[in-house]
Parts: sequence; structure tokens; C-alpha cells
Amino acid sequence: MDNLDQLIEQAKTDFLGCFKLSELDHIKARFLGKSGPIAEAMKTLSLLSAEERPKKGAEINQIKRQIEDLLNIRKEEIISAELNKRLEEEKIDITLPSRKFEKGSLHPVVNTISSISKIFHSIGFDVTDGPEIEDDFHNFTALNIPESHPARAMHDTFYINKNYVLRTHTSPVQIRYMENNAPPIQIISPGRVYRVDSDATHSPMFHQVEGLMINKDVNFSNLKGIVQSFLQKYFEDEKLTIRFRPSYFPFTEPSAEIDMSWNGGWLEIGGCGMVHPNVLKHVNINPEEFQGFAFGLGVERLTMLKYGIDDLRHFFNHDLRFLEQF
Ligand code: 2NM
Repeated sequence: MDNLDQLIEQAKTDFLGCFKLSELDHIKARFLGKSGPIAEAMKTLSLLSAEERPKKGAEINQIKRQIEDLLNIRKEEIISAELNKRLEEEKIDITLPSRKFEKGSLHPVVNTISSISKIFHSIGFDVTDGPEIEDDFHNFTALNIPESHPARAMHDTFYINKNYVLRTHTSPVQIRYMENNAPPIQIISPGRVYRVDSDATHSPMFHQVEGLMINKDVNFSNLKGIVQSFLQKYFEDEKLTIRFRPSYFPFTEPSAEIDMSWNGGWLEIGGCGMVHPNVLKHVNINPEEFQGFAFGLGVERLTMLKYGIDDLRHFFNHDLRFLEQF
């Protein structure tokens, strides 16, 4: 019995010296396992007399339970010590400053398109868009561009296949709009356009905004007034004037280049004209009843002039030092 009392002391010491659950299992086996001292003591019961046996058996069981209790207490202590250690190690200080991150911003071309749209919206124009892959009819035929026109050549237009192209202007958006809406029509269509052209002043993808107004009695002076007042608002310059120079487009007649006053001189900023009767016929609008004007402006050009950007290629280099300025 003395031996068994010592056993409890020994178990206490061993348990307290253990700091890992996995080790605790080994120590447990040493005391309570099949060939441990408790099991051995149980085996000796059969040598005792019938009177002594129950008493001795009860004692052994009591000691066994005490060891089990000690074991369970230690187990809880180790579990909670391990948890505290983990909590301490994985603690996050949420008051620390965060890592620096880059903030995105809108591309200057996107900003220009939205300010153009705002101005035209304020004078009664809707903003429309359409597909960037166009069929031959909407990109060329409906716009009165003949089979033989140079714009149709492979070296000017990106062909998807025989019948589909990357649109070379946003006019097809307006063709589609006229197909689906009766006059009066007042729309602008900003968006990407594509041409086989790439150097310091030309990008194979650039942005245009085209305007269209169709009604009874629409004339050339309406066109001039609308374009001039748009440019005055866009450049925030009430004294800005424009002039028209005779020109040629297949889809307008008469046609003109648009120049605007700039630093004491004139600067070409776009093209325009009265929509050709053939174009109106293609979209089932009676040219005897309705007339319209149309114009086209380059978005990158408008952006460069407004912000003093000297090279078109800045727009497409994705250099954050440039883009962050807008
Ligand atoms: C320009 C110049 C002149 C134009 C024509 C049309 C349409 F679809 F109504 F016929 N939209 N835009 C046009 C006319 C575009 O860009 C330099």
C-alpha cells in the first residue's frame, strides 16, 4: 500500500513535468497501462483471501481514480496553456497602420467622354453606344461609302472576316439608332474606333465622339452653333470661335473640316456636314421630309488640348506616373 501511495506522488511529479498532450499519453500508459503498477497490483488480488480481496480491490481502484483525476486536471492545464500560447502568438494589433496600396483612377479619356456626354445631355442629346465589331453594311454601305473607297482597303481597316470589321468610326452606332428610332433625333455616340495606323500621332485604337441631329428644318448654321457652344463649354472659354473649311466625306453633303480658335491661330478639331440623302434612305428616313447634321471629334485630341498633353502615346502606355495626374 505504501508503494501505491508513492505512486500518486510519482504521478503528480511526472504530470507536472509534462507540457505536451502527446507526452502525457505516454506517461498515462506508464501508470495506468496494461503492464503498469495498477494493473500489476490488480493481478495480485487473486492471491488474497476472500475477506481481504474486496477491501484491497477498492483501495487500488481509489488510487487508480486519483491518478486519473490528476491526469485529467493536467490535461486541461496543458490544453489551456497551448491555447493561450497560440492566442498570444497569433495576436493581431488592429491599431497598426495598414500596408500602402495603390488607388485606381479613371483614365483621362474616360473623364473626357463623361464631360462631353454631360455637356451634350444638358442641351438635349442622348448618349448611345453599339458594337465595336460591325458588319460591312453599318460601317460602310449605309454611310454611302462605295466599294472602291480607300477606307475599305485592307491597309486601312481591320477585317475580322469578309463581312465583319472593327468599326472605323462610331457612325454605325448612329445608323443603328436611326434604324430603330424615328426623328426627331439628337444623339452623340462616343467610343473606341480602330484603324490600321500606328505612329507618333496615330494609334490603331482611339476614341471618337460623333453627334447627329435629325429633324425638319435642321440646317448648317444649327450645326455650327451646336459645335461652337459645345467647344466653349468643354474648354471653358466663351470667346472660343470655330470656322468651317470645305471638305469631303461620302456620308455628308456639304461637308466641312472644323477649326477652332487656339493661341491666336486655328486648329483642326474635327469634321462635319449635312447627312447625305443616301444615308437617310438606307435607314428609311425620307430626305424630302427630314434633314440632319452630323459631326465627328477625336477624344484623345480634345483631352490633349485641355490638359496640355504633348504625346498621344501617353494614353496607351499604362504608366501610373502619367495616369495618376488625372
Ligand atoms: C464625321 C464627319 C462628318 C457622321 C455621319 C454620321 C451619320 F451616321 F449620321 F451618317 N455620323 N457621323 C460624320 C459626318 C462624322 O467625322 C469626322
